[in-house]
Amino acid sequence: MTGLDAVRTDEVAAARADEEAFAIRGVVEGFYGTPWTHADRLEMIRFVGERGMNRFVYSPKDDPFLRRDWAHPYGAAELAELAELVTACEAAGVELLFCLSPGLSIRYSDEGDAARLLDKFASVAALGIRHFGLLVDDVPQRLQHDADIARYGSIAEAQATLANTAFRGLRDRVPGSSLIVCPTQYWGSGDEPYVAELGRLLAPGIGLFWTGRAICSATLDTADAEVFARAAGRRPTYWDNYPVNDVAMGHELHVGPYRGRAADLPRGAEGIIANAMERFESSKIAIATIADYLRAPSEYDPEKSWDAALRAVAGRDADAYRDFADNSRSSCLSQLDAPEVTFALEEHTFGMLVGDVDRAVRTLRPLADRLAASAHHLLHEPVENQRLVDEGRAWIEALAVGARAMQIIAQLTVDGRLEADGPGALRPLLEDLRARRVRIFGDVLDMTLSDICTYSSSTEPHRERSSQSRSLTQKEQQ
Ligand code: LTM
Repeated sequence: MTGLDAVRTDEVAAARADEEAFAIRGVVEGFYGTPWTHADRLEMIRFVGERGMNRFVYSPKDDPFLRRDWAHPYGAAELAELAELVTACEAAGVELLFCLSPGLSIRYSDEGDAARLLDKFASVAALGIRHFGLLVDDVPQRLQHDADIARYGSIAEAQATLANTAFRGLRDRVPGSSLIVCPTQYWGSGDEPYVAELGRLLAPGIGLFWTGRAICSATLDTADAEVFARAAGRRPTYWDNYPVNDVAMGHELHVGPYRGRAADLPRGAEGIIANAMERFESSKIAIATIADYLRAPSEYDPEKSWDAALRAVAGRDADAYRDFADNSRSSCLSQLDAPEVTFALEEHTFGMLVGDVDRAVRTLRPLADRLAASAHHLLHEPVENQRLVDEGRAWIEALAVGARAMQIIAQLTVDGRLEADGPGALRPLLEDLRARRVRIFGDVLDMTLSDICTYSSSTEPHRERSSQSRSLTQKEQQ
């Protein structure tokens, strides 16, 4: 290939990526928990900009200025920080999308409340912000103020009226501005009566966030997007709840690659905004893979993208961190939580059942040693991204305990003492792992340890007991 051919091939690839890419590609600081620091936000804006994303959505749930005290005006210090975010966004080629979540208290029928909402938007528009969000997620699905109940036939009507007022006001005051609404019912089949009513009443230029079939959707596809678009009169902008791990997901650390989003989704959706974790450094791993997908969905290779992301975020400790992260894939996106350990433990179970000790330990032993060494390295030796390791410390400590358990399984197997000594040696580790209340290794290690502790201490004949015990292979195939 000549140099010119290579340039042309690059141009074609770039053009194709542009064609395929989503118009809106970004990250939302939209989790429950301690908001990121100002310095974090500045860094994340650079991080996403370098990866071709073009939105940073500012809406941490627990920032009182945005939700509980949404009408409270900003002071000079907060405005100065927001102005720095605007400058950082300009430098990174990213648009800042500023959201307010007034739904816990707003009186939809009160012109004063609508004016306060607009004033707050205008106070940040003065800093150069052009994109705004009105978020009414996670609020009651009914009107609460008597005056609102008297005025509106439904909550959708009340919300659409407020959004339309805000949209008109923004257009008057802020040329080129946009508004997107996150509805109160923000997930489902997409053609719910509330979604259809809201879509019918909202002014055509207003966008809508949607999280897909579930709050945390395993898949997003064009057919579902089209159902939503037909009902709501506009294509969805996905608020994608990955890698966020707040509230009930707090036991999972979402450091696996982005998955389950259709290659042709740009045909059906305006874009995707990924909700990040409170754990800032750890979030970068998934976000880097999301940026790859958003840039060129049909070329996206999750594992390849993930390898590059691990290297970018964990630096020279990427191999050790990968050993950890490979066992921390559990999430709404994941089909297989801990692939290498699952394979090794399946081989162990099979080897034991067919009386092949070598097969039982061939994969397990070196893997357990490697995972133990990686956990030790991350926990006890200097690392390049200390904050990344500190954020995952609870899970990495569990990795160390699990690796130790697998080393013991392998040793007792070789010594022919697994049945006799397994329960005594392994039960404390099983209990330790459970007490940590962090999810690692999916179900597979817990199931194996439970089996060993159960069948080894039972008095029934071995073969019968084994066939009655839960099969790893069956579980993993589900
Ligand atoms: O998903 C939406 C639209 N809202 C909230 C998020 O703020 C929260 O982070 C996620 C995950 O718990 N779930 C929500 O419902």
